Amino acid sequence: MSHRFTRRDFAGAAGALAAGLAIPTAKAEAQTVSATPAALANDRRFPADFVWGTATSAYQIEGAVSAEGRGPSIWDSYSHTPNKIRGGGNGDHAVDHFHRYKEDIQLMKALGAKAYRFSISWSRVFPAGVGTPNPQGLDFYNRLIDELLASGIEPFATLYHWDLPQALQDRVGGWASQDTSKAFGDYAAHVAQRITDRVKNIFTINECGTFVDFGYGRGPVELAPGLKLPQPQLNQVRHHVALGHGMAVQAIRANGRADTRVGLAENVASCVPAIETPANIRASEIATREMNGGYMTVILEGRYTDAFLAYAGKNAPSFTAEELKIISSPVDFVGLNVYMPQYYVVASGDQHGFALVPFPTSFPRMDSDWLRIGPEALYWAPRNVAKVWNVKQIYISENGTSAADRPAGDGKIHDLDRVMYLRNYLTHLQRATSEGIPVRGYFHWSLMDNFEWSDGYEKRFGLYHVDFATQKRTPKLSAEFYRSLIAANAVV
Ligand code: PNW
Repeated sequence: MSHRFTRRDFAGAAGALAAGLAIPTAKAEAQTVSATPAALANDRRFPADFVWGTATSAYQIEGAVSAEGRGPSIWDSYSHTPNKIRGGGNGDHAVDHFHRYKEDIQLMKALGAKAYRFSISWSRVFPAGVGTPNPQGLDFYNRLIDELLASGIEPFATLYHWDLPQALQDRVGGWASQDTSKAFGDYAAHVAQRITDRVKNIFTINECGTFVDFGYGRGPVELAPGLKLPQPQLNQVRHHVALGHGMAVQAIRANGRADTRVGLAENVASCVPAIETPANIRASEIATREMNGGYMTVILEGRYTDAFLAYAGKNAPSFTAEELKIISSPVDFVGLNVYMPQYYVVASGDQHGFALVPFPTSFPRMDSDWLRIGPEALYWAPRNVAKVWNVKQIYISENGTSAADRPAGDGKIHDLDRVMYLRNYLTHLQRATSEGIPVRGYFHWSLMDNFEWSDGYEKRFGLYHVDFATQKRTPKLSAEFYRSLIAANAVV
């Protein structure tokens, strides 16, 4: 006699599952199901030497803003300005990583992660941005680096993740002045001398595009220093940031160990063919070059495209040939921060050769308003960067999502939406590596919930949930998912 599932059975089964109790049917199914991914894993595998890691940034996690001689940054001032941050939060304590870094390294270990991307706070090292270095400035990072290495985790350091020393903003207008590009080069030289005996991979600047457009321009989000510069000045800021990157590359080469590898971490405007026809694919390559004209293109090619200069017209930045040479100093790798498709592209017969398709209002998003769901961006961003600029080493320096994580009655965080996001995005990343696109590693943003800039503590991006009142860290379901994926080196 066949057993019909009654509504009552179903309620009981669901209740048992929610309570974490094994019920026979569920267990039998789990066994059958788990056999299938193991068999499929061969096709879903990543290269054997693929680097799995997590990422964070200084101001978002450290706290301890006055410890060991740190000077103020533009994020201290900005987050203490009324009405700038959702919920009124600031990074004064953040998630207290400055004091809890050992515990946090254990969280990375529990995932089986082999790499960690963190950022160094410039104003810990040079409290006024330039001049006399603070002798204790790198002490914290030295402790962190040593502990990472002792735990078998490779440190990847970012030199600038948006926390400009306030003194440079006050004195020269921050990135509006070339003095800041030069100061950044000097800071990079100082750090390179002191960490490249142990840190072999350095990212210069995190997401030029985001902090310039949102901090100095008119982005949909606002970031420090919260200025709205007219177009010509904005383009000049852009140029100074690219120049700062180039000066840092040269400074690291001149002052670091010879085996140091340098790159950038850019929020590349990912251009995805709306439908994968040969003509649309070609259009997405053209769009990749044009829509990244202010950073990636000038950094990797040493020139602004004709279309970029024509579009900027009289607002174009002023620059010299010598500056373009510095900006395009060769890098060892390119880091791509990929959260979503910025543009869907189709072929066009006009002079541009591509057209951008508008997003319908019903296009799906994650918990942050700006975060559109388009897993194929994690294939097309590295694919087009490799194709257009012949880049040989790519890291996904950030990818991840916010989700409305709330501990359930059992204290667990069942972030099925983050697991869904990850499973789909990483399937597309695996498509890239299986086609030989040279992606060497992936850093999940973020290790743990943290200070999400203008969204304060109201948007959570972590694999670990942080109770901001007690600083307790709890693995979410997505941490378990990422751990399984790393263990299998395949999408599970
Ligand atoms: C990145 N957008 O920022 C940053 O590198 C991280 O510090 C940040 O926490 C993370 O992504 C999540 O937001 C972005 O509006 C901020 O397109 C905004 C956008 C993209 C990236």
